[in-house]
Amino acid sequence: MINLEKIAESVISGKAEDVKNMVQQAIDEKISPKKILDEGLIAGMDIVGKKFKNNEFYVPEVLIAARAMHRGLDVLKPILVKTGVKPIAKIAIGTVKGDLHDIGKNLVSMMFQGAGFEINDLGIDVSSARFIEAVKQGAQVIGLSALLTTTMPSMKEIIDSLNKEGIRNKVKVIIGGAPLTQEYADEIGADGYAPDAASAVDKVKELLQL
Ligand code: B1M
Repeated sequence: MINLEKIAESVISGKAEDVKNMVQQAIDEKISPKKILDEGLIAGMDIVGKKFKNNEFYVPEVLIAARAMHRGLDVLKPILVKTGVKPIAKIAIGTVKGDLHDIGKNLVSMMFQGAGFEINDLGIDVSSARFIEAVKQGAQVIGLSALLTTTMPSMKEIIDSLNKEGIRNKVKVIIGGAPLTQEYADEIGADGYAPDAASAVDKVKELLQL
């Protein structure tokens, strides 16, 4: 009988092949896909997030763990879809207009996926209009990333557009990226700021009261 903790441990140490094989074994043993997700893949990524926050892990280790998590998720996803396991919330994330930096945004995105969220990754250089469209399509949260001081004002433009469209109250807005601060989030009327990928997950859970 497979031990789901072993899946979590292999996610943490980035053993993608082992994760894939153990997830398949768990499926074959008729363990519920929700349990495999929660106690194997998400549990592993949760610890990866904590280690990253505490500077025990750096970007390469997180990327390797995320790749392992994805290998497991690839095996599990068709079954999750069939059995109707719902994501805990829908998030659209992107790097704002004029900004091409995506390494941090991708990490944040992976951490959200690892925590059981459905991610609509809008990519880089994303216009206000695309964020607005994502909200209209059901995103409960939009995550805005910026690495340049010159592109930070795009975040305010997005919030202004949400107000103009009358949909500001339908969505939580979280911002992050090296030049961002809680003060800036307060100044532009964002709901939250997170300094790193793991904190972003904690912040969104707090905002949505999950
Ligand atoms: Co650029 N760049 N860059 N760059 N680049 C910086 C950001 C810079 C600080 C370098 C410097 O001068 N010291 C500087 C910005 C200065 C400023 O605005 N104050 C800069 C500049 C000036 C530029 C160009 C203008 C250079 C030029 O062409 N003259 C140009 C701009 C292009 C554009 O965007 N229009 C440019 C280009 C590039 C590359 C394309 C070469 C490359 C990007 C490749 C890519 O992303 N695919 C690049 C890189 C790699 C960097 C540095 C070296 C590293 C950024 C990075 O990936 N960090 C950067 C210097 C530095 O930071 N040391 C620099 C690692 C990443 C994991 O961290 O993105 O901070 P970070 O993400 C963290 C947190 O911030 C947070 O979580 C992540 C994980 O913990 N976070 C969020 C991020 N998004 C979040 C969203 C959230 C929550 C948390 O919620 C939604």
